[in-house]
Amino acid sequence: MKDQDTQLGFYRQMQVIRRFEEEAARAYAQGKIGGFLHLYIGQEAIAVGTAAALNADDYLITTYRDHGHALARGTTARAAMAELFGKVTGCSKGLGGSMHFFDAEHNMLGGYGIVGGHLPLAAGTAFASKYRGDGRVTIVFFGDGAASIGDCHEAMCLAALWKLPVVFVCENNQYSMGTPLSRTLAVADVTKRAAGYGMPSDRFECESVNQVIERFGKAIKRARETSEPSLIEVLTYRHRGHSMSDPGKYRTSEEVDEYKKKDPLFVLRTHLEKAGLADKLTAADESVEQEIADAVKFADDSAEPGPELLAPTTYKGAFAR
Ligand SMILES: Cc1ncc(C[n+]2csc(CCOP(=O)(O)OP(=O)(O)O)c2C)c(N)n1
Ligand SMILES: [Mg+2]
Repeated sequence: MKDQDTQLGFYRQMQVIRRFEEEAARAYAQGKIGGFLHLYIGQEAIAVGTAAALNADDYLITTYRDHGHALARGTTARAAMAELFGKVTGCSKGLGGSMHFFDAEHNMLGGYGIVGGHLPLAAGTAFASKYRGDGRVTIVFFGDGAASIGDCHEAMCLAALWKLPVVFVCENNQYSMGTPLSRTLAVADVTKRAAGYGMPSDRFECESVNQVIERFGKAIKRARETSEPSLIEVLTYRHRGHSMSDPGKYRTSEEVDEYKKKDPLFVLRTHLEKAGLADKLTAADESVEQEIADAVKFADDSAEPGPELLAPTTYKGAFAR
């Protein structure tokens, strides 16, 4: 394990994501958030490890389950919560909502709602990086349910053929909505496909931020130094339902409890407690509570987008000028 302060930092980052989403769930129930809300609770170590493994100017693209990746990359809790509340101070000016976070400053290029549809975009940004010779890597996340979508296959074929600096990561949380993996994939190991593309691959169960940094780090380095794409499958678990409208009746509470015992956030907290850092953990928790409460207040107090955004952001508006 790396030094304790670094671990404490990872703990705090994961805790920000966890508490952010718990408060988002509460706000959703209060009717403050419209549309869909997909929580990342249980998967936070992947986002935090990814952010640590990337350079600040690398590109990240992900699915609608995007809050964790945005927060880990540097989107503020304020801008993220305001986006959920549909406020103009949100990271997508309140126009995107939960599924469409976008933060160009932190090279977080979305947040996409069409399953698998975002993967070719990653081949595109990686192509641009190679063409410009800017040394940037693109990392793109998709779910187990997206693995068999045509866009996924096309993006990987092109990336391998053109040797693009991109890392494809399947965040396999074992369900696509209420459908278990066994009913969507004839071959459960998604990385077996890498042989068909001619790409190196890796597959592991996510236990800690350190492990994500190490395993993703190798693929990121390869992409940066030799412009070779990789396919990684990381086995993980979401504690909540697919979205807020899903009571999650398709899995047993025993199964969920089993995974909660392995929850990387819980495991790291326990480890740091045993290492004698209880006071520092309490201080971290308190500062996270303040940050999240501040974000909720900021989102509550912010204004809704006004008509001035219509012209620059809508098709009709943009062409009417
Ligand atoms: C092309 C398309 N088909 C169907 C949907 C409806 N849908 C939304 S999420 C989802 C499940 C995707 O599961 P997975 O890829 O495993 O990601 P997870 O939600 O588990 O993170 C489906 C079918 C959609 N958004 N887009
Ligand atoms: Mg899934």
